[in-house]
Amino acid sequence: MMKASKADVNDDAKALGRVAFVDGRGDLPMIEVTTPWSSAEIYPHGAHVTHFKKKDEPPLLFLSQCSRFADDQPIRGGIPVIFPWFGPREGLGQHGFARIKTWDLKEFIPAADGSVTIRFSLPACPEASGYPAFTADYIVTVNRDLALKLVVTNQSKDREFVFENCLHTYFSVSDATAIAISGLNGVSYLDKVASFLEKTETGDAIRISSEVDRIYQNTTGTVEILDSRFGRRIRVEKSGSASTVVWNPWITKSQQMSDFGNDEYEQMVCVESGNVAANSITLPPGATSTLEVRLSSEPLK
Ligand code: TA6
Repeated sequence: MMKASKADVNDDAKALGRVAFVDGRGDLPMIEVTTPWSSAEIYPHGAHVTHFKKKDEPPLLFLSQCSRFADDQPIRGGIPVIFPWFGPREGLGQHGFARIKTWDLKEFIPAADGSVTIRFSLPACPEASGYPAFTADYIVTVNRDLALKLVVTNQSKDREFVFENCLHTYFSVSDATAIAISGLNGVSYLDKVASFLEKTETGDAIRISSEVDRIYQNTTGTVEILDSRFGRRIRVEKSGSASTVVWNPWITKSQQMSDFGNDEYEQMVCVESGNVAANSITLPPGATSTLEVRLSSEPLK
């Protein structure tokens, strides 16, 4: 696949969809995407989408004003790409190494309707040496929605590849205590706030009034965030995902995170889509796993 160069990408982008390469925060390279419906910002650092905004709405994604932007640090907010493990790992960083690697920009595909698709690929790195040979591509499509696809192929001839993946999306909300999260009624979850005790969701809607950190298991359904104060409904559709994580750090956890404002818990909620814990993936030699998430929003009628 031809490696997109700056000129090629900018020349191609003269259609409806536009792409620009700029110096982002912390002088990290950033890709600005503009379409007829929306704008987005993506850092090759972590292949991290940090911003997505439709023209007539508030930003869809939350980005902490205290986030670090450094080669060896994860960005706080947007959509961290969590791979090849989720959560803490003895002696290693939390949530895998993919989110702190600089991904290669492999392809820029402007569509006639003005949509913009960008494909990144995780380069070989020392941290992957203990795993079977694999490739990981991440495809971001920006139009009136934001579509994400994490494609992992086990290139080994004889070793299974066991891993977790998760698109750890931070959504911007008007007031975390005023939203309702639906689509998980009846689903069992591990409650991290209660020592990972297994529970079952009983309410039609999850509301936030304290720290929430739940791994919903064996669930493939769509989750919606109803935000009456922003007058919008956010929809999180997914395929190739059996886990949904819902997280709000609330007060104490917010104060403990140096890259997160003490009061920023009021403006965000994470609804994350992936395959974690008991839903981890065992990929046979030569097989491919595709995690797809489509984020959309609509005004409340
Ligand atoms: O997905 C929820 C969670 O696992 C929380 O427990 C919290 O640790 C959050 O991820 C953020 O993790 P990070 O490593 O980005 O600080």
